[in-house]
Amino acid sequence: MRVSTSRRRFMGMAALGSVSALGLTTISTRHSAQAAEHSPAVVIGTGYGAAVTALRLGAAGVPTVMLEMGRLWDTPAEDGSIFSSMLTPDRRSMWFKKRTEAPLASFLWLDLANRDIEPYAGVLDRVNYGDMSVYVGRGVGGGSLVNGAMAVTPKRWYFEEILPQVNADEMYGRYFPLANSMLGTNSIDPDWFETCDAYQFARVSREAAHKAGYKTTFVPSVYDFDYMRREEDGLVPRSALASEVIYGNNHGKRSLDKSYLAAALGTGNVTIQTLSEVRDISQQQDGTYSLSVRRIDETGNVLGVHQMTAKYLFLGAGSLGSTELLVRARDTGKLPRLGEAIGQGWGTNGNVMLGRANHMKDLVGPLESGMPALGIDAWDDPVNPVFAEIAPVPAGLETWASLYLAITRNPERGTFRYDPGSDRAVLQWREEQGQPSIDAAKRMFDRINEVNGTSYRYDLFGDTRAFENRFTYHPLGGLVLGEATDGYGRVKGYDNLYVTDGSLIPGSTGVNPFVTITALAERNIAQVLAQDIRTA
Ligand code: FAE
Repeated sequence: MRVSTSRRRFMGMAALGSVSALGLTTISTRHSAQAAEHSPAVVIGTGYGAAVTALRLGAAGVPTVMLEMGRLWDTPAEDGSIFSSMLTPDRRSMWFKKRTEAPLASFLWLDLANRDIEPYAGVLDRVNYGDMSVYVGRGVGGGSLVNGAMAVTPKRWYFEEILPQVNADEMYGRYFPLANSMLGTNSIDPDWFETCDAYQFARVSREAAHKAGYKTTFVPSVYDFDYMRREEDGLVPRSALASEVIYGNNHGKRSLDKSYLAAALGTGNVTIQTLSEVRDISQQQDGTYSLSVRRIDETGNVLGVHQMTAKYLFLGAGSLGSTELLVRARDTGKLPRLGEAIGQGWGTNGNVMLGRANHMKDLVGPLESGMPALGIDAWDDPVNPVFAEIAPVPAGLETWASLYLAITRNPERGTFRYDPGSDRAVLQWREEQGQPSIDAAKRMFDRINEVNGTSYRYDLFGDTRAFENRFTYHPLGGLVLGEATDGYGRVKGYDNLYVTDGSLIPGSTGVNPFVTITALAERNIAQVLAQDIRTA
């Protein structure tokens, strides 16, 4: 019998809803789900690439275990909310930190955004590597729990340039539409955008961009814009309109636990084990993979390390996580046939953040939706390609500031090296490698400032810099398609070992990346299921 995706999603949502009530860390539609010792397929992580892969494996009848180091986010805490507020973050906000580390470090040079917190398995991590810090999501749903929900399909000409070996007709005819439909991508009603208070900040930025001759474009989203309208009308609890985004949205967002992962669980063949970090991968004589899995509780106590085996192993731990696992496996001799391409080709998607100071008369208003809906699109400019997301500063008060996350075409790449002392893969990236991103953003925003008689904000990033290029939201690469793997994510040198996530993409997509990661994962698993997987 063929089961529809919506029916699967419904059954999976029921499974997700019942586990935390029971205090379990193993999630499945089967009642007696136990932590398994062997599974035909194991998927590491529960972000975009992992979720796609698990759904397609489960739907094909392959018993699959997903191992996720973070927790499940579905149970309200004592304050009645699942996630903590961005304005008053508590221990739920960040992954084992003593103090929050917000991207906007200051306002008027004051550290107003950060708070001391108790170390806990919170939802947002900032992994600090010297000159570069990387923000990632932790929990069932990975980055979908903390991201801005912008669901952007890359320009076809640029996709063809970065991944020339991938059939673009197939991607744009089949896999991008499939990814967007499964993710629940929707578009803002342009009439409502023109009138609602929560996008006044975006309209102010749009006017400044248009005056300088730039065009803007609406950005699709996986935040439900109908829900947001009802938030404005006071009919439902507020989330985007209550300054929620990077520490999780309590409502309105179609994160992966509500889309792909729910459908995966609904196949009846997928189990998710939470608070389970894969530390080591090795291979047995018969080709089976063996994993060491460290299990913790929510406060970080190590409950034990257990071994698990799998015939087919899929790495979906994100650009940092998957790359680290294979760099460690190669350099500790556990998977010695892994080659030099492992750990190479990492990039920031050219991310750089900046703020502009508006004229006193150009009010952005005290209410800013946490979800961006508009971008300045100059990606087709052959001289200075930039796609700048018009980002909110949802501080709950008038800021006279316009904020942007610019995506630029920065050719610089970083490399991961194994550090035996810490047993970690450490990113090699120097601050000056971010300079091409600053130069590109500066060319765009110098023009916007000049035409509008405005200037940069120098108070937002902890010192007096106008451009922040020391962090990224968009880590990409490390296990690049066609270099570390074949053209479908099969790791070179090993059978039945696959990469499914953002580490396949060579450092840049020209837009926010999760739609690209999702569509590529759909394409790769279709091929792998057709050609490789045998479960007799
Ligand atoms: P990802 O979603 O990072 O998932 C990896 C998962 O693996 C995580 O749940 C980890 O906890 C888990 N994991 C890692 N290591 C291990 C291990 N050893 N054992 C077990 N589990 C492990 O991977 N992108 C957009 O397209 N639009 C946006 O608006 C946007 N906004 C963003 C805003 C923020 C604040 C951040 C942080 C990111 C944003 N992104 C956005 C980026 C997007 O979320 C990111 O590209 C994807 O989440 C990456 O997907 P992956 O499948 O690669």
